[in-house]
Amino acid sequence: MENVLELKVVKEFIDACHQSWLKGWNERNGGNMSYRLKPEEAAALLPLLQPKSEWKSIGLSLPNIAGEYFIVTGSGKYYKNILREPENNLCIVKLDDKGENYQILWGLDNGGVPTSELPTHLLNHSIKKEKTNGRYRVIMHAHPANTVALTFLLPLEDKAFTHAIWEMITECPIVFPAGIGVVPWMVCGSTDIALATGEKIRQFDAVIWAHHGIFCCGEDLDSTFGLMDTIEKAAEIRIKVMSCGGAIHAITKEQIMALCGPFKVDIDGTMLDD
Ligand code: 2HA
Ligand code: ZN
Repeated sequence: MENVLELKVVKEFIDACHQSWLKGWNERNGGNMSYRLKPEEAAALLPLLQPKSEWKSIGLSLPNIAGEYFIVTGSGKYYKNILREPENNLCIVKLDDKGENYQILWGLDNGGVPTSELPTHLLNHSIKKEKTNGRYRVIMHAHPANTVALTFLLPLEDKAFTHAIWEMITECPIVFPAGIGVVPWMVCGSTDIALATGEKIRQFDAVIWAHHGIFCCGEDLDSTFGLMDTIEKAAEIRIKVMSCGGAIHAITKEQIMALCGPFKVDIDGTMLDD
C-alpha cells in the first residue's frame, strides 16, 4: 500500500461521511465521526504514518484505549468536502501509552486539529470498548433535523424519547432494543458533555443531545450509520404524525414486546413503563 486512502476502512469512513452529508445531517462544519482502527489495519498503515503535531492532552485518562489509532474528522472542517479532499479534512491520531495525550500522524494537510468533540469521542470509545469486549469501534455525531426538532416537543427524558421513537416504526425496538438516552442542553465540546454522554452510553447505543443532535456508536460504520438513519426516519414520521394532529392509534407495549421472540432481541420493556 502506498497511500492511506487505499485502506478499505478508510474508504468506508470517507463514504459514511459523504452519505451523512447527502442526508443533510451535516450543515457547514456540523457533526464529527471517529473509528478505532483494528490492530491489523493500524499495522498496515504504520509505514505511511509520521508525527505531524506535538503530543496534546485529551483532558482525560483512558488507559484501556492507550496506544490505539483512530480516524477522526477535523475540527471546523466541512463534511461536504471530505469525499473530494479527505487528506485535508480527516486525520489519523494515536494515543500515548497512558491514554492521556494524542498526536496527529496523517491528514489535515492544510492544518487544523481533530474534532472539538474529541474528548467525548475518546471517552465513549473507552466505555464501549470495555462494555462490548472490544467489538464497538465507531462513533458518529450529527445534526439530523427531525431528531433535533423532537427535542423541542417531547420531555427530555430517556423513556419519553424511546417510547415516542420506538412506536413509529416496528423495526426500531429491534434495531436499538435498549432504547435511547437523552442529555439536556450542554456546552458542546466540553468535558461535561463528554461525561454526561458517557453515563448514558453505558446503557444505550444512541444518545440525543437536546437542541443539538445525536450521538451514536456501534460495531462498524454500516450499523452505526444505520442506527442514526433509523432514529431520524422514525423522528420524521413522529413529526409528520404530530403535524397532522397526532396519532389516533399506535403500536402497543404488548405488540412491541412480542418482537423479542421472533427477532431474538432483548427489548428493555421498562423503557415503556410510565
Ligand atoms: O461542529 O457538531 O458538536 C461540530 C459539532 C460540534
Ligand atoms: Zn454537533
